[in-house]
Amino acid sequence: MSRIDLVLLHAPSVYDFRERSTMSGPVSDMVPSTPAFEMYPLGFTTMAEYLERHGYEARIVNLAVLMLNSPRFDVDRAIREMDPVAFGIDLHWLPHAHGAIEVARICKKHHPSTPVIFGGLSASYYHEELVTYPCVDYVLRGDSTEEPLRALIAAIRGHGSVADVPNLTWKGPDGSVNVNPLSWVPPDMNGISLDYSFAMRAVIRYRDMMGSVPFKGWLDYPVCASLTCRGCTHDCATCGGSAYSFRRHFGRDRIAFRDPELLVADIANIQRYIPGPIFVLNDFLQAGPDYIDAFVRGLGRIGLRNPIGFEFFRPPSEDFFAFLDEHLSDYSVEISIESHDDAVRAAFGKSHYTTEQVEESIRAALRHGCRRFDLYFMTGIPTQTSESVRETGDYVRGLYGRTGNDPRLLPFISPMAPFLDPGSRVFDDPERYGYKLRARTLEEHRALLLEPSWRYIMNYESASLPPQELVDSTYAAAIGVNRAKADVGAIDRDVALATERRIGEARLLMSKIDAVVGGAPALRESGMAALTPEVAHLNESTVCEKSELEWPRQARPYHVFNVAKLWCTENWAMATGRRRFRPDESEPPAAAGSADTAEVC
Ligand code: B12
Ligand code: SF4
Repeated sequence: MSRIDLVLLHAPSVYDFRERSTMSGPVSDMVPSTPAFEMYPLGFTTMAEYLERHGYEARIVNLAVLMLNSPRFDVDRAIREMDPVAFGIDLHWLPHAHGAIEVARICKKHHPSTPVIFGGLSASYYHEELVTYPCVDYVLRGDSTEEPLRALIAAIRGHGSVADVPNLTWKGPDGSVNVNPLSWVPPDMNGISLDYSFAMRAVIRYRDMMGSVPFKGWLDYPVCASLTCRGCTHDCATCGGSAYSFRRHFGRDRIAFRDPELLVADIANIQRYIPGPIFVLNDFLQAGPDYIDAFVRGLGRIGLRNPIGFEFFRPPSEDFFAFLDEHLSDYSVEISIESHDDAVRAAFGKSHYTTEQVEESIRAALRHGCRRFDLYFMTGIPTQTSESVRETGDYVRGLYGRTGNDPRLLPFISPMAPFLDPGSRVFDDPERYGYKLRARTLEEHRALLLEPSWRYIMNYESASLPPQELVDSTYAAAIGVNRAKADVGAIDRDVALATERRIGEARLLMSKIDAVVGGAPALRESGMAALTPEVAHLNESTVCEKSELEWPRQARPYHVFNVAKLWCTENWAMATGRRRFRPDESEPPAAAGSADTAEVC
């Protein structure tokens, strides 16, 4: 059997999290992941599909999920038994700084001559530091590495030179660091495919159900994502994916959209196999009226039955919601307004709308069939004070009053944690925004991740909201928001009571941890060990119940039929040794942005 070309590994945030007692707090409460941040980047699927389309075999192994699912899952042994041509590890989100490097070390320990490739936004930011680790050979920079990765795998297999691979930072045999130009920045997202049937075929091919699921609870709640673009037109001060960050650190001057017809095809493809909600990430309103029209009408044309949710970066108008309502049977919306206070939101970089406009937009959406409207607030942002954070509960209560106490409105509040994004405007110039950084380098962030609670893990201190005040006011505001939701019936009274109890226990535990940290250094380890059961109990769903994030879904007979069909065709392909494409390494790389598109649906 031929060797797999690439195994893509996703590490947990902290490698040995199963042995550690770390109070992660609400850091992952707003995403489907646990504090291990076990969700891998969408790019794993697009890279693996792109490689397969060009004749290489790639496999995704979500080590973080495997570790979460079984306390006895042996990472060392699993990696020892792999034998790919190269390993790929994501350092997209900086919270993986610890786990990703430790997994790379294990790869090198068992396979010293197998190249280890890193990529992702954080890897791009830290590429020069990252490549100096003995366990890292290559870093692929930028937001679009499908083609550079193909060229790198070809070079590793002896077809071409790594010196010619775009976006690559690499170590020469003498240990010298080489930085190739960041020249592969496609103007659109049309050359790739976010094809979920690829992941399903991998399950069949490797007889491995859990290794490639996107996050721990995915089989119970199979939510899928579609991505409208790479880059952003906005410039939020603490965001490492802002227009500023992309321009300055990832070589992108202009946002790259996916053609609306291809995006509709991606969604139609999901609908064939997966009953879960589909979440359209990155606000498609950024693309302008023609795109909006084509995309929404396209969704109407495929007769979308899965619930669909949209993330918007500004509050849409009444006309727009009426248009959505006309074409979609089940849609939801989410907006991160960060603060109810216009001045704080403006300091964050969202001065392009007011709280009043948000409220109008909520009322319009609810009038036009919106299934639910999620509203996100964040703590720790520029100029925000403890008083401002603590007002959030009252604001939410008032907002419910002004929107007819409609239980379809679901507000959430969480801290900017664990990290202020590297490459954001604030990270690059903290003093200007009233911040002090506790860590700048990758290695310093790795060390922070081993601190005992999220108060100490955070990489920043804001002059207007010092760490202890941030912790206290976040928990206080979360109680206010939780009570307001329960009072209008947006969440069950029992769920709200359980959340409030957990927040109370979490606050107490945070002060016990503070006492351990402030005590004798020699007693720190044993002190934290004594708190392990409490930490484990309180580490998930702190400021809200995870299930509050979930939208309803329903499996239909055609899902079962289509999955069965896929199972048969993939097994047939394996039995007959048929591969979809043959490698042709003399083939020149496609021009950046050309519509070298995979078959979708
Ligand atoms: C969509 C999105 C999400 C989705 C992610 C869906 C997914 N599975 O990818 C959701 C909502 C779940 C999410 C969650 C989080 N996010 Co987010 N997210 C974004 C957003 C808005 C767009 C990302 C995007 O466009 N990706 C597309 C491209 C860039 O990535 P990709 O296709 O997945 O991968 C390509 C490259 O990155 C690279 N690559 C990635 N991995 C690898 C690995 C190898 C080996 C190679 C070669 C290449 C490579 O190549 C890929 C293919 O071209 C950005 C903001 C922005 N405008 O960029 C924030 C952003 C990336 N998120 C961020 C953060 C902090 C988080 C959270 C940690 C927040 C939290 N505390 O909960 C979590 C982490 C969740 C987890 N891992 O469990 C920060 C990251 C800052 C940093 N450098 O650390 C950003 C920049 C901004 C922000 N604050 O929201 N996020
Ligand atoms: S926070 Fe959202 S809207 Fe603001 S720059 Fe980042 S991705 Fe864009």
